[in-house]
Amino acid sequence: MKSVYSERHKGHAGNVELVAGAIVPAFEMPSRAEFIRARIDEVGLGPVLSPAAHTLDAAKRVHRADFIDFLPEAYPRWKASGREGSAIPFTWPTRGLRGDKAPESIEALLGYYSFDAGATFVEGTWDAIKSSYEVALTAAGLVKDGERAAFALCRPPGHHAGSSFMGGYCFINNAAVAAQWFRDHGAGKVAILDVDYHHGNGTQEIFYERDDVLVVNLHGDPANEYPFFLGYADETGAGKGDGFNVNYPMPAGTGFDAWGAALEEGCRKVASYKPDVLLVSLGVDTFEKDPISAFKLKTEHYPLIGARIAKLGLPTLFVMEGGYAVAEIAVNAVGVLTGFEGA
Ligand code: OKP
Ligand code: ZN
Repeated sequence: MKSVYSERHKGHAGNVELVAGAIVPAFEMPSRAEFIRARIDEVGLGPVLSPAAHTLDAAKRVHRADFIDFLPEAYPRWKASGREGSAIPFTWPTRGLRGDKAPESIEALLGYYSFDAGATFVEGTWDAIKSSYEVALTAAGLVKDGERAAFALCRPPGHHAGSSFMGGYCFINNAAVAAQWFRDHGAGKVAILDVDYHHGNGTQEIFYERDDVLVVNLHGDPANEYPFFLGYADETGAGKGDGFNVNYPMPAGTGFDAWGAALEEGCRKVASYKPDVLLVSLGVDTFEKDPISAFKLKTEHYPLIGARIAKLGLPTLFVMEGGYAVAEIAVNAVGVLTGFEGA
């Protein structure tokens, strides 16, 4: 399987987050992608290509144009305003406040275009976001041109980013962009299977009223897990999208028996939808030792996930999302891919 990777992700470094009252290094860090990159060569998965340059047009097919245009401006404006350190959103226009109108201040704009404090900017962040987007589109091109499957080693991840907001380490929704790109380049129907531990709220929101993109999500129950405010089983789509969004929330402690059963059901939904192409939002934070997650999958299970997905027999684009047990995510993520290839 061919992979696409860019070292430009490395500039998105040194970010922090608030955990139990303390500012700590963000779990989403550059070494995640570096371990995966090295593992690809270790197992001989296949060639690793650099992404081709892309304009932002494809991003604006699923995101609001003003939101996309804000992203490259965010850090320069933060700096120009005399602020130092990373740009972190900290005020949100929630109930009772004016959320209908873009404010002027950079501090306010960060809140206006986000749903949490988890999407933070340093100097190199925009270039990393752009490279991650280009990685996804370049890998999508490989699948369109006839590869059975490809791996987009995206960093930063994307599935929490919605049509007009960032959050949860995500800025541009790489999988959603690629899904729309396939639609715009001849695919009649696209399915997205999101196996990251966290619900892909951004992906769900973007396609919620559409029947041409099926979204299936396996994740920690939002009653007790991030992103909390979306991801329940009764969210099945709206309008002509009714029936084309499927959520499998599962409790903390879920192991491969129950998780694999949900995967089986999800794969059957995908199969009966008969998509022209499948995207997998590949998070491996379902791993038992993931530091911020609560499922109990073991390393030996990841190749089984890949093998089950391969059984669908669809052209498949894997798009990297989460996974924070840094040393082990490489083995687990690439394990899914080798499992797919061996099936
Ligand atoms: C991104 B992906 C605050 C906790 C916030 C955010 C988790 C984002 C996960 N310290 N946690 O889905 O893997
Ligand atoms: Zn996750």
